[in-house]
Amino acid sequence: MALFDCTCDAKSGSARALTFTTAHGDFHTPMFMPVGTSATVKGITPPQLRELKSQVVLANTYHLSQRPGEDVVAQAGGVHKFMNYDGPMLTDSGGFQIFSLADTRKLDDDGVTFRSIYDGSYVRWTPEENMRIQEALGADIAMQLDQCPPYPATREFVERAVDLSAMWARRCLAAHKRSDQTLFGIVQGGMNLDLRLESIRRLREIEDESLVAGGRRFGGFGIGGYSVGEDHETMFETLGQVARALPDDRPRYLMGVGNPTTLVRAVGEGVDMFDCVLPTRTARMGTAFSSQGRMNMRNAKYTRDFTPLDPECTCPTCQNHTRAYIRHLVKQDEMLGGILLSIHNLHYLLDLMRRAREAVLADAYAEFEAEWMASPAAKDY
Ligand code: PRF
Ligand code: ZN
Repeated sequence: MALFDCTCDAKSGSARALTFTTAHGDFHTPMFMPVGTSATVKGITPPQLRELKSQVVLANTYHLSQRPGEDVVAQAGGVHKFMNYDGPMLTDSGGFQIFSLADTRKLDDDGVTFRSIYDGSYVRWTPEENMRIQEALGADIAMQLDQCPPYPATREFVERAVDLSAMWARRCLAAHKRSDQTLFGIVQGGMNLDLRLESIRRLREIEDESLVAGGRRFGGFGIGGYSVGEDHETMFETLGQVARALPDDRPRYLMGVGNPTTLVRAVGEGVDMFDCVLPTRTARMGTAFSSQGRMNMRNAKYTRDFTPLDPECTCPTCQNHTRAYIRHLVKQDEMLGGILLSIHNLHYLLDLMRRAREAVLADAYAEFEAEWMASPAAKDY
């Protein structure tokens, strides 16, 4: 298989099982991507990621360009070598972080100026500069620079974000040159179906023009701008139609979503890839996903509970440690508590998507989804 080829192994309803080729190996969808913002999945070593059968690891352009700087990462030989993870990697553009982290930012057609959260210095990103940084970081997949509108936002505001994101998509695709890295476009449009479809139409037009001019195509498509404060049902009013309006020969990546039930439903709507800090962030706060729903490990009821965290789980944490021990670690703020829970929560989402893929391959996704929705694990969103 050639680099960035995408083959559809099976479909079941709208759910898909894809195989995508990168210079650091193939990945298979549906897939959850652990977040390694600063070139580290917090508390987890790369060999542990391998053991968990993690496929793509995500890193953030915003953070790495500020600390240690893309030049340092490039000198190390790129982000894979820097963190010593030899599986596929993806960098998010930072379009989202500028809007969620920076307190001062100024947008114009040509780019965005923001103040660094690290030292308050002013940073200027054009789409071309953002591509230069992501090429220096050297992940297998780069994301276009985009603007993610907050929720709620006026229609005029969202229209402007769609327009700006499309203009930047064109410039990112034209500027992107690295041959061992592919670029994903990003759909915006808030909760408005017509603006979402317009965003997709613009991305397809940009790609067609690029191909006519002998340029490149998008390797896949991010679906941005969801999970920004709206409730789940609001997202699902449009998500399926948005996903299925995207080209069906490439991956669809729902950005920043990691709730188990949302993943199961979104796969049923035709989404292939996900990333989120949820499993590792909630782990550090003492929360475990489980087949019985979320568990708060600070709870006194676990003090003398010497059973595994989740008796149905096959992860290293559940094979080796008890609820009582994990509660003790969490209560004492011992770093191992967050680590053991991170291992378990990552395993939980990685394994959930592995089972989703099996269900698609068996053409039994509707049954898989119905079984999930009827299980106790589905109850917390
Ligand atoms: N754009 C980018 N990254 C993102 C998002 C987005 O809209 C989201 C929204 N949930 C998460 N991460 N570039
Ligand atoms: Zn476990």
